[in-house]
Amino acid sequence: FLRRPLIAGNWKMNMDHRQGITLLQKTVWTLQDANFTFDRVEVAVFPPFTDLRGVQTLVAGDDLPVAYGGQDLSPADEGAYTGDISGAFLKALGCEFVLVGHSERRTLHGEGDDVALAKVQAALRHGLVPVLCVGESLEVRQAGTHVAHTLGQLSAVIGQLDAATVANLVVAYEPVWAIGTGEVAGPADAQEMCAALREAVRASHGDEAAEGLRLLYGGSVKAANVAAIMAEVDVDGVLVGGASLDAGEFANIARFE
Ligand code: G2H
Repeated sequence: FLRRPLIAGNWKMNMDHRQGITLLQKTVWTLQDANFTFDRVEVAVFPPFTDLRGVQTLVAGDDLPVAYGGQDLSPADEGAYTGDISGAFLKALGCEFVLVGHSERRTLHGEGDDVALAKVQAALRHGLVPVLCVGESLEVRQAGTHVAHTLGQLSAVIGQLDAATVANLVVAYEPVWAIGTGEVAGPADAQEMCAALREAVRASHGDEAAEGLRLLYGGSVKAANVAAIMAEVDVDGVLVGGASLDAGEFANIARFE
């Protein structure tokens, strides 16, 4: 691999703090029993905020070789923002990553590209790696403008970042019509978009940024379809929702080869 593959589990609003610990423990044990090479493939989970302290205690206490992150963060650092969570708090809990601009945030909370940019900048201020989610709706896909649409979401954010920052970024392409619906974009669809994203980064930020950036595919990924998706040259990993809630299934996804 040119880049270290990243297998990420987005638990969404599932798993309370007790269930989350059990799920993470089971997932790691399953992988360890299978002699999984954590050095080659990075495994990360995105639990609800209320699980993060427990996850930190488990990961640090048992020295588990997994990374974790928040599913969202505030664009602000601290203050009168009731209900919001600062990137500083995530960092203090040992988070390495944070999701930004997931389609569920964009649709259900009306977050646009300006909000995504502010959140990416907040993540970077606090030393978190943003996992910027982009992707088109069914209408856009049917209109045939999905590449332009998705590149627009990317450039709205990285247009404000320098090349070294972009090289360390993670971008997840999630066609909204394939999320939680059982519809999977084919490996060729994932490759088409990831290649377009990487070439856009090359054009705007140069080779180092384009070769460093990790591109994930997300949308109804499961053990049965992950190998074909991961075989695509511009796909560096997957962002898994529903299937990450089952330890055995998620472990099999991480063992995609
Ligand atoms: C897309 C994905 C994870 P699922 O939202 O972010 O979810 O795998 O359930 O389609």
